[in-house]
Amino acid sequence: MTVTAWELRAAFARRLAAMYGREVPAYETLVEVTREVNADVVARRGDAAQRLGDLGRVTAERHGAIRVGTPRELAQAGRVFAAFGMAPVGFYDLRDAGPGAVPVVSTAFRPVARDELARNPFRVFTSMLVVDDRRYFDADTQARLQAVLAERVLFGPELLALADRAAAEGGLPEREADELLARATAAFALSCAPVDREWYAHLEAISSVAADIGGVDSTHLNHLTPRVLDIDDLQARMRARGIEMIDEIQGPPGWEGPDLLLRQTSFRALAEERTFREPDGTVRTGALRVRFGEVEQRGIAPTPRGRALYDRLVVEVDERVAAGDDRTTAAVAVWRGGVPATERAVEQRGLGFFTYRVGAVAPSASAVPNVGSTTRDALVDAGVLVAEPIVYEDFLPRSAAGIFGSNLAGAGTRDALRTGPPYDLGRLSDVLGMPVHDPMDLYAAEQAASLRAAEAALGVRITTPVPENAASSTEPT
Ligand code: OOG
Ligand code: NI
Repeated sequence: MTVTAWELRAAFARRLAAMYGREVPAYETLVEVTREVNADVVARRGDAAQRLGDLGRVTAERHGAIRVGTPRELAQAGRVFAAFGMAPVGFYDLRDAGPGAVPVVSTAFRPVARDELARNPFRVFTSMLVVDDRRYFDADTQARLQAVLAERVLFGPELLALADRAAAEGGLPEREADELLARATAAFALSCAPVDREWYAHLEAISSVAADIGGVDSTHLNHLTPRVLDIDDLQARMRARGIEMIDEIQGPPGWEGPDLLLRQTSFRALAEERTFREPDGTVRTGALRVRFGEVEQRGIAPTPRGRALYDRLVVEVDERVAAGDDRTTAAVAVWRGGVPATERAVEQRGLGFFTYRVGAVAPSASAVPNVGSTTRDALVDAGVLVAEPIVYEDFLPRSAAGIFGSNLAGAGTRDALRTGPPYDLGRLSDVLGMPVHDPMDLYAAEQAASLRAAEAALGVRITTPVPENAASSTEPT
């Protein structure tokens, strides 16, 4: 019996969750409260609550995050994730993502096809240290980082061989599958090897993320995030249980209109016992705060136009906060002024990605006024086509920076007068030896494919004229 890629992925997510729950007990509380909230939301709102993923998918849904040190390590991580049907999607440069900037560039490994996402959407946000970024590391620190990182082995040859075989064959026989899962899970466990106190402190003064990567001998899952259907309710219930959450939910505000992108919150990293090698050679027990808890609520995937709108609104909220407004109040006001109040309007104005399926209403002369051709909008209005939102499957660097910021021990140091090596999606693809997908392309392809299928089923050409009221002078075209 072959264990297929998605079965491997689901089992991998479960094993990581079991390991993380043993090591970080507050994670179990988070998952428990998430389940309660999700059950209540579905009981209250029924199908409407499941428009962006059914309860089965949402209950199993997790994302994790890991950090590696070198291009070689990133490429190996890519091979491990490929075994689980997870491909690199998106490029994130966290070096300039605001005040909490950290010296890493990142991508996310996740399934790409809709049916694979529906089976199990497990994703892992993966960051790589940029050791030659002079804004952060001087020549001596870079040289020592490179020497330390060149020596360590994150993913052993047995794991990589099994992973390559699983990727090539789309799965593995049961015994090998079990070995792959055990080895891959172990690769993301917290190391118990002693930490060099002086070296760790040197890196931590620059960036605690740099210390978490280059100051230890392995990588580890630094959080594992469940998906919740009402994050405001979750935040309140966690606080009622006495767990200290960050002050503000990151991302768009909670409001009565449609949710775009994603909202996240977290509890602070907990102090965990670790051993340290002191400068005099003795080994002592101490503590590090490196693993935190995070939870997220996902919304509609925005089109480039929708994303530009979001970015503009964020700037507007920041301006109001700088002028003295309360952030939540300002954000809700800005959203009410800038985001359409209904899902249908988000769709009509081309701000979000949707799929279209043929509904129960047969096309009439009024829905197809011109022989053989009509607009998408007219078909949706007539009920011939039914629009369904595509859920946002990716990340939001500003939230990531906010989460990083709320968990870092110190602000770190960055020499703003220097520049760092440029990175982009193409360069990350070269490092990985496989193409990094652009998330916008994936969503757009899914939307286009659904419209082509509808055209074939209905026997009409469906046009999508750019909606007039979406074009404003400040929006890029
Ligand atoms: C990654 C943080 C990014 C998210 O949800 O935005 C992330 C990290 O802390 O290494 O997971
Ligand atoms: Ni996260």
